[in-house]
Amino acid sequence: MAAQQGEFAPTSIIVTGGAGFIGSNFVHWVVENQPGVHVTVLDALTYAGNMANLDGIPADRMTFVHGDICDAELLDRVVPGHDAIIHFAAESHNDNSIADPAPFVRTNVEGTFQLLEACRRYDVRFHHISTDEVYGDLALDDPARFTESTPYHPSSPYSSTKASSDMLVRAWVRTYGLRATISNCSNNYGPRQHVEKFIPRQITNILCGIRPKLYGDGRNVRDWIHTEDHSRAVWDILTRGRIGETYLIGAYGERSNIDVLRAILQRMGKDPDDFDWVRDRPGHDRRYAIDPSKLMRELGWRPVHTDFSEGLDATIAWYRDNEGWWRGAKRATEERYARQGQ
Ligand code: NAD
Ligand code: TDX
Repeated sequence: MAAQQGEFAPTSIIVTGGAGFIGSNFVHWVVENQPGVHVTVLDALTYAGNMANLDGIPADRMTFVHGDICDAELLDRVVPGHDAIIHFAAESHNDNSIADPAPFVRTNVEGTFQLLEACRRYDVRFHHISTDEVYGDLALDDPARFTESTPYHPSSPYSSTKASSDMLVRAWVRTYGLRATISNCSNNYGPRQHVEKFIPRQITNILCGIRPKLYGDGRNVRDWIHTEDHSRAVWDILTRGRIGETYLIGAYGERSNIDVLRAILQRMGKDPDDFDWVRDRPGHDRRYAIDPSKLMRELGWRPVHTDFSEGLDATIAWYRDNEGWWRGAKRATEERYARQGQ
C-alpha cells in the first residue's frame, strides 16, 4: 500500500523480541503485508525465544541478530541505518516475575532504557509494546474500561516493570524530543504462544493427558485479542499514530477464565468439570477491560478476528499439529508449576 502524505513509511525496522510469541507474529505479518520492509530481529533467545518461530521468512526479508537489548555496544553496531525500532522484547510472564523479579527489572526497565538511548543517539523512531496490566485491575461489577487517561496502578513485579518502561518512554519524548509512541494491549492468543501461558497450557495439558489447572475461583476476567489484530494495530500506530501518544489496543473480548477453560474442554471433547482448582496467583488481578475507541477513531483500526470460538479452534488445531514445537518446553514448565503448587 502506498504511504499517504505525512505518513511514516519505514523500509528498515528492528523488531526486538521477534523470536517470541507476539514479536514473531508481528514479523510474519510485516513480511506478508509490507513488501518493501526489511526486518532485523534482535532477540536474546531466552527460554521464551525460539528460532522456529521465524521459519518460513525469506532470507532476503530478514536479518537475525542474537543479542541482548541491555548490551549498549551491540546496539551501537545494530541500530544505525534503521528507520524504527518496534520493541517487543521482555520478560512477559507474571508467575515467573513473582518467583524471581530480577530478570524483569533488567530486561524490561534497563533494556528499554538502553534502546531509548540508542534511538536518541541515532535519531530512530521508537514504538514501545506495553500491556493493559499497567493500569492494575477493575472489579467484576465495575462498568468501567481502561482508557489512555486511567492512572497507572500496576500490581505484579511484571506489570510494575512494564509501567516503569512506559514512564521512561514518555520522559524521553518530552525531554529529548524522541519520536516515540506506546501501545498497551490486552491478553493475546494465537499460534506460537509459550506453554506457560493460560490458553496454551490448558490445550497442551489436555493433549498430554494432564488435567487443566484453574487459579483461585476462576472468575478473573481477561480481555482477549487475536495476536494478528494486535500486529495490524501496531503497524497502524507506527506509521500513522501521533508522536508522543499512547494507544490502547483491545477487541472487546472480555471473558472469565472458567468460561475460556470450559470452551477449550468442550472443543476438545472433555467433560466441563474435567480440571483441577489450584492455588491462586498472589496479587492476582481481578479483571482487565480495554476501551480501544481512540485507536478506532483516530486510525480506523478494527479487529478482524471477532469470533472467539473460531480463533480458539484454530489455536487448538495449531497446538495439535505442532507438538514438536512445544513438547520440549512442556515438561520444564509443568515441573516449575508443580513446585509452586499450581
Ligand atoms: P514472549 O515471552 O513470548 O517473548 C519475549 C521475547 O523477548 C523472546 O523471544 C525472548 O527471547 C526475548 N527477550 C527476552 N529478554 C530479552 C533481552 N534481554 N534481549 C533481547 N531479547 C530478549 O513475550 P510475548 O508474550 O510475545 O510478549 C511480547 C511483548 O508484548 C512484551 O513486551 C509483553 O509485555 C507485551 N504484551 C504481551 C501480551 C500477551 O498477552 N502476551 C499482552 C500485552 C502486551
Ligand atoms: O494455569 C493457569 N491457570 C490460570 O487460571 C495459568 C497459566 C493462568 N491462569 C489465569 C491467570 C490469569 O487470570 O489465567 C489468566 C491468564 O493468565 P496468563 O496467561 O498468565 O496471562 P496474564 O497474567 O493475564 O498476562 C498476560 O496478558 C498481559 C501476558 O502474559 C502478559 O505478558 C500481558 O502483559
